[in-house]
Amino acid sequence: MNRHICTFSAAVAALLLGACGPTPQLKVKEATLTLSPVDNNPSAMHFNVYGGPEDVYLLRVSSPSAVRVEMHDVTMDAKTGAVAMTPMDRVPIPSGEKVAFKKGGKHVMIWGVNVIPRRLGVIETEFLFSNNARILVRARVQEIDGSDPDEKKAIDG
Ligand SMILES: [Cu+2]
Repeated sequence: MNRHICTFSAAVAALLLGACGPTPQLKVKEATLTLSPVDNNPSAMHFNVYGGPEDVYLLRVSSPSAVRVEMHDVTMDAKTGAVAMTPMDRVPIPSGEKVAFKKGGKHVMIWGVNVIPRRLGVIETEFLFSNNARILVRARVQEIDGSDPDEKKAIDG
């Protein structure tokens, strides 16, 4: 009985949402990879995820042009004030909401970026979600000062 009522409410809610505006689309936008000035240090990627019609988790970010990719959060110890990065297995992306991966907060760290993204100025990345959606993103690549990537750095270094 209860279950029946819930199903009905969800259907009504879906109808109302449909009437109020377009259904939200799961998207990844504004993606930028900032290359580390030190060769063996990881580079940081920032972007925004826009939630779709259902709650999902972002499970993994990967790239054919990188050796290793991890999702990190930044946490501060309330007692000591020490800041640390902690790996995240998954990140909730609520329906219709924007989740920002930005400086000082959640971010993606990328080790071993090869020469192709430096040459092209973009890096191909794949975002995998818990509803099996895969979103391919071409993120802009920049040096730490915001300038276009310097290919020579990768070849010499
Ligand atoms: Cu990190």
